[in-house]
Amino acid sequence: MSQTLLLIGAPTDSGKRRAGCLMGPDAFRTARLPGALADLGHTVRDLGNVRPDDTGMDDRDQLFALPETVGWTRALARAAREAMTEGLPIFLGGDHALSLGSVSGVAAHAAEQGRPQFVLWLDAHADFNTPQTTLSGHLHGTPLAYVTGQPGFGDFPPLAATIPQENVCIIGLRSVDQAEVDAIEASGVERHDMRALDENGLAALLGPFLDRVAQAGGALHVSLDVDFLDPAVAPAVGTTVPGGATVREAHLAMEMIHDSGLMTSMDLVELNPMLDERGRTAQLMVDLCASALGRRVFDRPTPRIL
Ligand code: 6HN
Ligand code: MN
Ligand code: MN
Ligand code: MN
Repeated sequence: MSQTLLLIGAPTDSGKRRAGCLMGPDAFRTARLPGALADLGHTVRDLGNVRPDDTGMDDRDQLFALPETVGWTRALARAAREAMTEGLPIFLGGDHALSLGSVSGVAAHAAEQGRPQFVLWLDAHADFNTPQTTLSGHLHGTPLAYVTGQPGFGDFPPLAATIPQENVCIIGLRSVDQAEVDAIEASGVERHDMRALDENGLAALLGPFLDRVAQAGGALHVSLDVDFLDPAVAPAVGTTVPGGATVREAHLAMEMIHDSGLMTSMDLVELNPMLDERGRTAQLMVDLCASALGRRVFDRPTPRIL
């Protein structure tokens, strides 16, 4: 199925101290993301880069670059809400703080349509800290807490629509702060750590979640953090954690997402081109995005060899 894809550059770099993610959108473009998606028959429109709103807020000691991240959240939520009326937005990060805006914006649109919003979070981290629980002060560790309506986000725009915790699935977990473990255990969030992935395989974890989205007639936002992948294959990220997903596990996730026909929006986040090796991480992320949008060897169902 050919779709209208909207590439939205979101060069957030305020979500943590280590700089470089601001180069992400151009790295994705240089690695030929627009061409790869057009090759699949899609209509691709590159809307250029969003700029953060000016908030006039004061800095806060415990939180790194709060005013800038609030400015990004406002601007990206607007851009996301608007883009949803025209096609499938793909947010080119930028660090994961961009999802405070992209996810709250797409959820606002889904609520307008009376459609439940679901979120698939592929990440080594839970990103479920609040401005109160964060130990690092890095707001890229908070977007899932924000969009599910956890307390403490009074400096951020009020949510037009809160995403029910049961509509969130996280896969890839292997570095989760204690406060996040406690909050997630007390929540209805579906979460799978790397051990669950090892023991069951990716398809056994993702399949039932996609079935739930389909049964609810939901909109599905997919947020792909570079550090979902093992650092051996995806070194260009500031928060590497050993023991991540393989290239094939990540492609299988994307292929299943494509075949489900459910994805309505996507983030590609945390690529730091300063840390890359000859563009290999950027290229892998482009290839994964292409898989999510229909790149395949053979049409499904693949003939089974008996
Ligand atoms: N990410 N839990 C750590 C923190 O600083 O709150 C790590 C966050 C990583 C954020 O993966 O996008
Ligand atoms: Mn298709
Ligand atoms: Mn993340
Ligand atoms: Mn992460």
